[in-house]
Amino acid sequence: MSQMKKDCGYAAAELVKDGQVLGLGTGSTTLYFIEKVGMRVRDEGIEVMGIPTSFQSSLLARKWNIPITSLDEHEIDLAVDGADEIDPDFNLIKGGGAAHTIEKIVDYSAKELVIIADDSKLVNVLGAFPLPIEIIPVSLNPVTKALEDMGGEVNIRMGQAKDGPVITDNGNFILDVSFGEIDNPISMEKELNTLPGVVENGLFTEMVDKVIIGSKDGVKYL
Ligand code: ABF
Repeated sequence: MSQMKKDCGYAAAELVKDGQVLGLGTGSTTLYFIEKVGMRVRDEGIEVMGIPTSFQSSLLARKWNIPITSLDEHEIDLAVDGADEIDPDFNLIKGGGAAHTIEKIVDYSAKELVIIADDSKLVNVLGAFPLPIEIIPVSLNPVTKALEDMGGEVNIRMGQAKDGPVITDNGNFILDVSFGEIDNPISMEKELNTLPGVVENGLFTEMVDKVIIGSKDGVKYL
């Protein structure tokens, strides 16, 4: 599996052009993208800047001497990010890494968004992966009830030690919500964000320009 992640991450890094500002996604697949960009900076001397989507991607960029900038200073030419599920219309579920709020800001503002994943992420219909939703902590009960009224089975994401909820980079909670098959991701993405207390949900619809898949048969460009 990690070879598939590496293959697609490295392939995405070959799309990077000298002088570009990059959106740096989060997750174990994007790790390889950032690694290969760092190698190209070191070996080819390409000059790029990165806008991270999490502390994780920021630390990786520093490790590989990729200069960091921000949306205050630059527009993003190319964002590369991972995903938890990818449907045939390139609609996504993201947020398994608890970073989807900043990821969506960066990915949405990029001139081009490329998603990289191993082929296990390809699905016909979104929803087998519980939908991550970032919420303001004080809204936990009312939002949980509203999501249950929508047919969702709601679980608050707990930390590794199970001694408390995960706190996002933005200081919020993550709810993982199972709705079953999501037949209408475009409208659902908008509906969920109208619930008071919801910061952002992990449905990424009508945003993706390219998908690069790592598989046992090699790299596939969708
Ligand atoms: C991140 O990549 C998250 O939004 C998504 O959950 C994750 C996928 O992780 P991985 O590439 O490690 O499978 O963008």
